[in-house]
Amino acid sequence: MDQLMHFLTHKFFVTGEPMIYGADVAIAVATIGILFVLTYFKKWKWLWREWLTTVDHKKIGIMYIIAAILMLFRGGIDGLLMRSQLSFPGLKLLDAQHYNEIFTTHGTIMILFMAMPFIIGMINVAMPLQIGARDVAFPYLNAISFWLFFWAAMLLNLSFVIGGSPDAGWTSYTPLAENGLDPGLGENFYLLSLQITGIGTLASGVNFAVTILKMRAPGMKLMHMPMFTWSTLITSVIIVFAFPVLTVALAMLTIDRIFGAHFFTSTAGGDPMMWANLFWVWGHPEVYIVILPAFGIFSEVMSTFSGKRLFGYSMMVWSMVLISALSFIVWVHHFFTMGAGPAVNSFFGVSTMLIAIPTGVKLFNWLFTLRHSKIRFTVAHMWALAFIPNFVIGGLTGVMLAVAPADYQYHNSYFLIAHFHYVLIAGTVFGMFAGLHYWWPKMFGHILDEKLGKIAFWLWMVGFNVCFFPMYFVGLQGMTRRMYTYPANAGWTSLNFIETIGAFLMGIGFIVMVWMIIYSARHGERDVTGDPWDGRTMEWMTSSPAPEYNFATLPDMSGIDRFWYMKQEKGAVEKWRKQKIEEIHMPDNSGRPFIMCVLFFIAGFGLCFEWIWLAIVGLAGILLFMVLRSLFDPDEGHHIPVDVIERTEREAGRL
Ligand code: HEM
Ligand SMILES: [Cu+2]
Repeated sequence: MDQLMHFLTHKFFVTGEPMIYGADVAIAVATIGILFVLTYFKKWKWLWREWLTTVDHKKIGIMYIIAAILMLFRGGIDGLLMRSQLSFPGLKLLDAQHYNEIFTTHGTIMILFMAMPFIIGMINVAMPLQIGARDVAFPYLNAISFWLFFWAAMLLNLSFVIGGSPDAGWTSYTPLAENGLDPGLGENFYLLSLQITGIGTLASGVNFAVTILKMRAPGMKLMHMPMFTWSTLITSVIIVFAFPVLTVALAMLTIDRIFGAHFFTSTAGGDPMMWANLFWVWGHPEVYIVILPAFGIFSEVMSTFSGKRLFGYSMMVWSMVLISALSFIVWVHHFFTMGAGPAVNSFFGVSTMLIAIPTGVKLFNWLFTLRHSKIRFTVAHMWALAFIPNFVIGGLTGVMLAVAPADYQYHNSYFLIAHFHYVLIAGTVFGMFAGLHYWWPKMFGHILDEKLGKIAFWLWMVGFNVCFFPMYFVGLQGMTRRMYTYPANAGWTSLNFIETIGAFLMGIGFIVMVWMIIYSARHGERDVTGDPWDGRTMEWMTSSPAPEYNFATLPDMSGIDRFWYMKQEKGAVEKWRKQKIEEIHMPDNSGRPFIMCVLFFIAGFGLCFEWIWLAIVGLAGILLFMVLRSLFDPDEGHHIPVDVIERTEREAGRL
């Protein structure tokens, strides 16, 4: 009994921090609250039927996006805690260990559990509609990808109260992340949660690539596809090549930590720098995985709201192809200080700078798209327009970091922190916000409130620059990243204080956004046409929200922006709507992806605690599900009869 109590209070539950007890209570209250609401309003069946078992790409996309916004909240709280701790010298809000944990979970969550699901959610929502597909190529696998991500996110977030948070940075560098220097359980949670979500992402990459290559509407050639779909295709290819490296690296470090191997410990013949190399062989392509879809969204939004065809379409495609190829040969720029020598550093410095060329090409194409156009300042477009100058600041300082000798000064300083937040926030996050406003009507049938959207936009815009611009200077003045406090005489106090104010402005912006979402659900303008922005691409051809089967009929979709030209041609849209409706084949729902991913969670949790028996139980269950699926599941789907389609179309006012 004593032993059990000792285990529970010393190893299982995280103890000793008031903040964590607060979180314990909050988690318990929230869980009870959710269970109560579901039971009280009799929503269990609805939840299971409509969401947990769905294989519909649109619903899966919505679930990804909701989860991403929740994770933005969690990661954002981490960010605000760090900024609070650093607002004045010598503060004791967080101690060193707690600060380590928070920057680790902040970075890990923001990249893998916020940016990635946000992007994959956007792709799920929009891409199949943009190419006129009924769903993705493998809907069942798509559900598995989502639930892998979801349960992995649960696993990582759980470590805050059970087992302990990881604390070796989001890069988890060895030997620091090895057992010898980091004996707690936190790193195990990092390794297993990334492993589980990474498998899901890899499957998504395959799924999206096959969907785009095989399931386009009649007549739509590759060079006719909307730019967001192009960015998805290229991103998917990067995923397929990059993620296996992460899988292997994580597996090696897991074997080191749990089974006593020494891949990354030099004392036993391993090589700690091998981790840094493997990590960034995945990690640099990863940053393009999170930026290219945002580029795709900006292209769609700018061309829609300037009422013009995207300038330089094929150049846009080829520059993305070039960026994706180059993204695989720049990884050493993350550790020029490793000591590989001038030849190696020059190669990787030059290859990094080369990326600025295709990126610059894209920037000029966006500018030329806007030139001589009637710009509509919708909130979606404002996020896209604001991206340009802010991203340029991030990009140019990136070129500065690529100068290997100079990087000896910038390396791991706040200059770097400023740089990557300028590209990640002004690129990825602004892109996701633009996409959220742009596709919201397609997801939910109403428009997000523009006025509240503009207030949130300006709070973010000012807050973001006030928070991160001073970091360039405090970095050049010598403040390094990952320091939990600094002395008063360092001369960094005023800049740090200003940064914290900016961070809180973004926090207020986030609250306004949440309010905007709630407000718009009630009062937002309904989208009855399915085409609220005078769109150019296929997703605007169907009703909002799109019916289960997406499109009742498909016309010939050859040419860029075919829908827009159809609208100019008299009678073309009517002619397409009158096309003969035939029955449509759709995939069946299934509860198995959800249950199988719970088993992944159980196996992962077992490995985190090194309870091998539990891991074996989980893994055996997973295997059983795979066998069931392969041998006994014909998965024939079902047909939606013509009269049901006709009724749905008539109700949407389209027949
Ligand atoms: C919302 C406002 C945000 C604030 C206030 C914020 C603040 C910070 C701060 C102060 C650090 C430096 C910690 C240190 O080195 O001591 C940091 C690190 C980091 N941030 Fe953010 N951040 C924000 C948003 C984001 C977003 C949106 C992303 C990614 C999409 C991101 C990714 C990262 C990463 C990867 C690190 C490095 C973590 C590490 O050193 O292991 N942050 N952030
Ligand atoms: Cu890089």
